[in-house]
Amino acid sequence: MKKIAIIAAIFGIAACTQAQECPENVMVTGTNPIISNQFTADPTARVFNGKIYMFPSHDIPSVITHHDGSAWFSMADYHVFSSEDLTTWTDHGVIVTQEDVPWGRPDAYSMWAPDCVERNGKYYFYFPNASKTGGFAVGVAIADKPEGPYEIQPEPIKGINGIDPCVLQASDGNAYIFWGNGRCAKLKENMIELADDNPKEVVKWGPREFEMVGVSCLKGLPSRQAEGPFAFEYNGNYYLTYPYVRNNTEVIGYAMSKNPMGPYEYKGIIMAEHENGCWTNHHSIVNYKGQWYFFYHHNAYSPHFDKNRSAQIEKLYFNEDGTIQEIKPTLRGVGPVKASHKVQIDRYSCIDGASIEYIDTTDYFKGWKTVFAKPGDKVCFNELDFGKKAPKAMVFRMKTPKPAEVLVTAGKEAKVVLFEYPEWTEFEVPMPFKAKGMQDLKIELVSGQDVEIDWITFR
Ligand code: FUB
Repeated sequence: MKKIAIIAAIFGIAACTQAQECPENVMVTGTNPIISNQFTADPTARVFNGKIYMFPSHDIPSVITHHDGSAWFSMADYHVFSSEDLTTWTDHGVIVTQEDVPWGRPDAYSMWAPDCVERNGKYYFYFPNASKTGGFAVGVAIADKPEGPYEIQPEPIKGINGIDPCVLQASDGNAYIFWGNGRCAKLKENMIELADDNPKEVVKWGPREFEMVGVSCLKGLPSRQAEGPFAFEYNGNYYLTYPYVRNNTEVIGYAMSKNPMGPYEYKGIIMAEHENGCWTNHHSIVNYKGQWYFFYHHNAYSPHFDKNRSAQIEKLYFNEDGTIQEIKPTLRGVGPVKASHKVQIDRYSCIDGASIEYIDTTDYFKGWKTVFAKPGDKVCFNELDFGKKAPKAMVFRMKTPKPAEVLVTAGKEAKVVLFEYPEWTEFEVPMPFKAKGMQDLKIELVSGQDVEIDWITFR
């Protein structure tokens, strides 16, 4: 096994077979959040060369304050990640930092939501940043490969004052850029300037008037505090999807049009407010190998500070009339998980009685544990791949104050006795039955109490 990891590391490929054997920049999750060693907000997913690439922004613990004195978003650079299976993610490292942007304030920590598109073999990375001349501007960095290296253009895009760029390459051959609260304009073929034939309009902000390029694609639609537009085309329809405040925090809504620059008609919500009050949400939508996916963020690894967010993924489905079905966030996520990996059953598909707690509240990146307080408590974890060869043993990372018995179901079912271990232990038992192929795993406490499980793996 070690040999595979070493060869994989040398060739820069993610072939590790167990999470603990992966090179440092490779993560195996398959569950939500998808990146488990750093914050990853505003995830823009794109498919390049048959792989999925994620360009998130990079939250860090706050080092700057908002004008009201509260801790504020702090984002100094961007990483890019890639995956072939939505389970194993490679971090290709930093591609742009605030110190390297000639027109940006090097200490603003304002590298908000980015995007990246490919045109004629070049990769264009669009990013907002605080400008030396005041306000936000949108810059472009260009590379020959999605992983970089990226060359930052000396000037930001003229005519855009705002955040959260998204580029739509439409079937009419043009590229359109959307930003801020849903403003949109056509790009020149060079992808770094706005086209000369864009409409211009005079916009009033309080007592001041500004001439702005492009149009407001969200004009007249529900869009209080709208930001983070993500536009795409599918089946002859253009979709403009965007976070806005419906009540007190953001939902992701969407509108449809037959033209890239509208007018757009509001259609409804794709994702409702986060139940825990996390104020922002920010998303992207991508088709990978025939399935549509919805990338978004939540503050799972930072429950007390919602400006440290983490990327998550769900499947997205269209109705026959082209409208989008509402999505509920899950913990299970979308990735296939192998039984030979550390199966984080706290990222459950269903739960009854059991509870989920952080393992270490001084380091939330250590993740969660499942607590089975009393007999009858159970969780299930769907679509666990046991492969062709039935494992011989199962290992629980667990603790229990006294001996306990759990019912394990994976196609067949059997009771397994857990010995008394008051401290965290990797407890191995022979596999009580043969499990092969894709199975839904269920763990139920039959006797005992206060059993805690961090993960289970099958060998
Ligand atoms: O990440 C900073 C800002 O928060 C983004 O630009 C917005 O979309 C929101 O997610």
